[in-house]
Amino acid sequence: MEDFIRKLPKVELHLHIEGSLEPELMFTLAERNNISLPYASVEEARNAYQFTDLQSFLDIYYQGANVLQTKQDFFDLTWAYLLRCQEDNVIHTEIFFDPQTHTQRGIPFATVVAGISDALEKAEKELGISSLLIMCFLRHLSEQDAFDTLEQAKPHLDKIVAVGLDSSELGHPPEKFSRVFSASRQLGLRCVAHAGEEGPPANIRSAIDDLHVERIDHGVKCASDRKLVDELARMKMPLTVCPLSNIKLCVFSSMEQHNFLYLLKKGVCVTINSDDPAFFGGYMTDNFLAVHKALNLTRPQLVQCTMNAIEACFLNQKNKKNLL
Ligand code: ES4
Ligand code: ZN
Repeated sequence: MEDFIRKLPKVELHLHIEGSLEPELMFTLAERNNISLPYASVEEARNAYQFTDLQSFLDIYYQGANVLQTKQDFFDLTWAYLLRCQEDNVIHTEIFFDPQTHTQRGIPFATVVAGISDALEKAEKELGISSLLIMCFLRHLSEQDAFDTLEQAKPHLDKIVAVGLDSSELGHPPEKFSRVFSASRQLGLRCVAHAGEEGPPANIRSAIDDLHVERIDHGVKCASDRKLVDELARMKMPLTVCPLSNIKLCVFSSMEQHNFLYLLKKGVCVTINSDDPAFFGGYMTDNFLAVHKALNLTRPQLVQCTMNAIEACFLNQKNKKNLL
């Protein structure tokens, strides 16, 4: 079964590129850019990756991103992730980046996009991995800051397929960004949002009704609202679930307690994703293995996860068919 999971073709729909920064590369880039880190060693960094909730993670995650300075840094970061995709038989990936994390530090939007998209193009040519790029607004920042970021994205819209919404969910509900999502849609961008990771089912409803998203990132908190679960299944709203992330951030006390199989059996279009693999202890195969080990998914159920991700991805119909 382990061999079956390793070889299973996978499609990743929830991956923060900044969250794929392994401590080894963080130290390399810190040295290259003359930046001091709050850790003495790679091991010390890894040991610091112990979280009690989303915010305790975000504080460490934003700190790590400071080492990313040049186009080459963003290229190296993205290329390292794509090599892991190759190992895990990931055939298509839709990658989030957080422009505000970088523009706030004076790194130009164009530098970030150029480094990431050069690596994506190289992977398409040399590794046969297709990809799309999603720009996330940081929800703890203001609506105006999100509008400014959308403005900066305008010269790069040929490289960006969608907007997303991430960072601290509690206290920053989706409806705060209704207007900027509407403006994004008018520019031809598709919409996703993190909702129901730590926050209530109402946030999932708001992401759907106010932001008009086509996928919910996480969404696992839907389970406390039976009617919402039925509605998600009926409207085929995909959830990009991140099992190892949910355990590391204490959304569930153990993988055995995770509701992934419950949602799958309810007919919800659930997918398996890695979120921030350098911080949460695993890439795509690790997430599939962890879910299988705890919840005993059958082979047809594992295949269904990939089929759900193909259905939920933002490729056009012709390119989706080419994945099969
Ligand atoms: C994130 Cl796990 C998670 N949730 C919300 N925002 C994020 N940004 C990076 N990882
Ligand atoms: Zn996420």
